[in-house]
Amino acid sequence: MAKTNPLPEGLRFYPGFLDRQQQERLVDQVRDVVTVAPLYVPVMPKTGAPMSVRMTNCGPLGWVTDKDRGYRYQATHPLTGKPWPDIPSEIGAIWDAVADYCKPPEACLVNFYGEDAKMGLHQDRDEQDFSAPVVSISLGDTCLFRVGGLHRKDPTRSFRLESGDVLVLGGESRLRFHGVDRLYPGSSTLLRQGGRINLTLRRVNP
Ligand SMILES: O=C(O)CCC(=O)C(=O)O
Ligand SMILES: [Mn+2]
Repeated sequence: MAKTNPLPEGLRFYPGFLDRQQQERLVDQVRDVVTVAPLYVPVMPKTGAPMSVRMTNCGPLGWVTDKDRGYRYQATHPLTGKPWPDIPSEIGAIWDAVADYCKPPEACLVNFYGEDAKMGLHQDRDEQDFSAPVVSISLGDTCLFRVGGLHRKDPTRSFRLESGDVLVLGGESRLRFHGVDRLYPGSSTLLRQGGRINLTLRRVNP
């Protein structure tokens, strides 16, 4: 659908932005990040219900969530208490290529989706600066991505994000609701054990 219908202003889709070799290098770099900053199971504010993705971060700030303090950015890993590792330069370079923004990203959220993981419809709005776009990189199994409007009940459209695709939510689309409905297990050979990695680059402070 996204490939035929024009996308709304500010939503930019770059199918196949990364070739296989670049994808493999990014996976190696994510593995290095995970060695220092292990994946953990995030929980929803208030209810403490676990999310189905596993998460970690790299960059000066990381996006975290827990039962008592909710969604926020912080400079340290919630379990190890150590600073997040740096954003690998090749990941930062993707921001430089597509973000059209004068400052570097401060946070790179790493989401790992096992075959049953999904992410409910939400807005990315824990940042101080909405003038910077959100840049999202997909690696591994294809997912069904859904994007709506600025209100939760607005109509949505769905399209597949494949390994190597890059999606930018900027401009009027910066605060669009979006989510991941499902994975297509076995659709990619990039990750030996299957699953999907999503890297979300964000600017937090103006
Ligand atoms: O996995 C994706 O493609 C989207 C992730 C996302 O929206 C988020 O982490 O805020
Ligand atoms: Mn999001």
